[in-house]
Amino acid sequence: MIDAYLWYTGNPRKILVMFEETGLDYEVHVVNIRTGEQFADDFLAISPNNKVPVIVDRDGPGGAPLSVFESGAILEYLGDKTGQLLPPDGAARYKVIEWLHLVAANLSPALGQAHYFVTEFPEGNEHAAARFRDETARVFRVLEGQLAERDWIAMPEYSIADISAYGRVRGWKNAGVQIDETPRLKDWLQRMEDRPAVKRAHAVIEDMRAQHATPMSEEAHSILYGERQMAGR
Ligand SMILES: N[C@@H](CCC(=O)N[C@@H](CS)C(=O)NCC(=O)O)C(=O)O
Repeated sequence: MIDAYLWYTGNPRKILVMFEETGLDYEVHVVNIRTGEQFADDFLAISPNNKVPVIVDRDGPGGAPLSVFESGAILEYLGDKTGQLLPPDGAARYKVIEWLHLVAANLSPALGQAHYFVTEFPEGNEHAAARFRDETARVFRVLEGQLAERDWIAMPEYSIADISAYGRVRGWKNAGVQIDETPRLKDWLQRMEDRPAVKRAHAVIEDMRAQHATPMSEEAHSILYGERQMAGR
């Protein structure tokens, strides 16, 4: 059994897709990041960067519980644990790992900042909005190039690199980019959305949203981006 600490946003979605693809048993624990639950001491003990997703595998290596944070690290751990969606060794493993890192190092930060400046706080931030929107569009074009030769991002087969990219690419509208400019990426996104496991993960996210919907109030903004975030530790 895996305890999963989640919220109804893009990075936790990746972990739900992985659970549903691999058939792992999991229990969802909602961490409301808009009311500051990510700053509770017991949560910081397993997520020192105050972010979801985090998992605790009750049956980790050697039978002892293990906590893992960072969505890419969690996907890698679960790929190794299940022997699914991550080759155990050889060249293909490193192809998956390199695209997993590209998502974490380039796509995710650019898209996150584009969302902030383009959608949440455009006023007075035109330069930053353009910078991060353009960088997101550039990384989309890198993914588009990769998909010229294969249906999936890292290998001919579906892998955790696709799950990781999916959690972010699906938020393209809020980043101000046009998915029609990268038609292969658009088709890949549809292939992802068509997967039964992705649909089941979506239902879990929507259930969380329905039960815990919290408006982006001034306080929530301070918790996520302002004074409370900076004073979190
Ligand atoms: N690099 C991290 C990013 C995680 C992340 O940004 N999580 C957001 C929700 S999607 C969060 O927990 N924000 C709360 C906060 O920053 O206080 C990952 O891939 O897991």
